[in-house]
Amino acid sequence: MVSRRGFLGSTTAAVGGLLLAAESRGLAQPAPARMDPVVTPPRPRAPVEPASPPERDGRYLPVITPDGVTLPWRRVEGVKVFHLTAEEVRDHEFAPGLQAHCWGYNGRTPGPTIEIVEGDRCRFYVTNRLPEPTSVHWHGVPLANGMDGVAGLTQRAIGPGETFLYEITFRRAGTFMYHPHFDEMTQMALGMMGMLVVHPRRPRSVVDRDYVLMTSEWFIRPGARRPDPARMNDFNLLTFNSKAFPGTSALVARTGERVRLRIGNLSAMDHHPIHLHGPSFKVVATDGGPIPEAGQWPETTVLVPVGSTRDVELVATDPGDWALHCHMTHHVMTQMGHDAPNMVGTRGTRRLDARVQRLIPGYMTMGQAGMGGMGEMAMPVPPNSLPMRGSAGPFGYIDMGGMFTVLKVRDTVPEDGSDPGWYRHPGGTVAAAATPEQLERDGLRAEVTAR
Ligand SMILES: [Cu+2]
Repeated sequence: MVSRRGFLGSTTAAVGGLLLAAESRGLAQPAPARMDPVVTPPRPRAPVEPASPPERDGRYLPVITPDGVTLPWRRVEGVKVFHLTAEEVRDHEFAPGLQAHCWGYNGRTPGPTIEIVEGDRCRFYVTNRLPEPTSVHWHGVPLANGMDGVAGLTQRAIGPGETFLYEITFRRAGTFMYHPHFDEMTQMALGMMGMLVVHPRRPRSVVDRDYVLMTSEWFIRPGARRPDPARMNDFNLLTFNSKAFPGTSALVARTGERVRLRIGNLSAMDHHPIHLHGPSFKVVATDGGPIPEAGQWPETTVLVPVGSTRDVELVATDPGDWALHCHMTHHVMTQMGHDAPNMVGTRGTRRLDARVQRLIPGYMTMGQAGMGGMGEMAMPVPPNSLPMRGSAGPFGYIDMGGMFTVLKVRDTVPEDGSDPGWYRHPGGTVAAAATPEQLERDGLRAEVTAR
């Protein structure tokens, strides 16, 4: 006996004062205009404006952050100058139909990807527009201890309205991350994190496309407008770059290209085995450094533990739409309640339904044919929620959400790397219902029709 309420978890209304009209925002847009935080701290006396237009380095192939941006910088006397603003991100859209007020940097979660070249001298100004102190830890980066960003241990926390300066010379190339080291549980649960890529001065391996994916996990009660940072387990929203499928943008590659995926994990409690269909890859680096070629081995799934990054490289050998997702099956479900019994295979519920309907009009037992079609049934759900919703695909309903995206490999791809649409399979290359002739040919007809 499963009520809809059971599937959704309890549907507590959001706190009235935080409920705002939904404002839909397109995917992969440039950083949205700065929003006013709930509590507006005093503005710093000398705000540092981000460089505009951004300067280019020219020494590396820039990374692509699907649904994200790269942090602009400017050069001042040979030093690269960056500005991060820790602030509220209102109405962040995880996927169409689900928005929440999060925290992040420069108007987005995750914060903009920082790109640097090994040896660069950098200055990071960090302005705190949050209603509580914060700090920035440069996760995995070898640096002077006083720049490590651990509030209380290596520096005083950055108070609301204050701007701090971090000065770092990047000694080692690699994929790193940045996140607060003050009230970590709250600030990271609300989305404060970002990727930091240090390109080697001399490239170790040349790739044609270099993608950055930050994995994270959230709990948002269906209908609520705020992630719940107090949640310790049973997260119900799993994301790549703070987007849940079908809100995730596809990764694109041309057939034969070398592709690097830089995957970070700043989830609160879960490691993610990230699985790619189609081409296998090699794990070539962690945030601890590059793996010597003799130590690399082929994989189709890479475990990305909490607080670490993994770089994998592959050759996009075969055209197609190749799923890229966390292999924990609950991590490709969005806002699923876990308190209901699974009714798959149950029969004869009509009489039961009729009885319960005397008490609860409209009651219906669900799930006898499994959970795969749940999202497709388009049952009414609380406003601003995506319980178990997937997406329409080229062959029907894709019943996954959450930490799921697609690597789209094509012989020709749009110049700007935009989504080429669903793959069009050559005739006769798609699995389909077996015909009687085929069954006959292979001696299975009697076996199949016997039951
Ligand atoms: Cu996962």
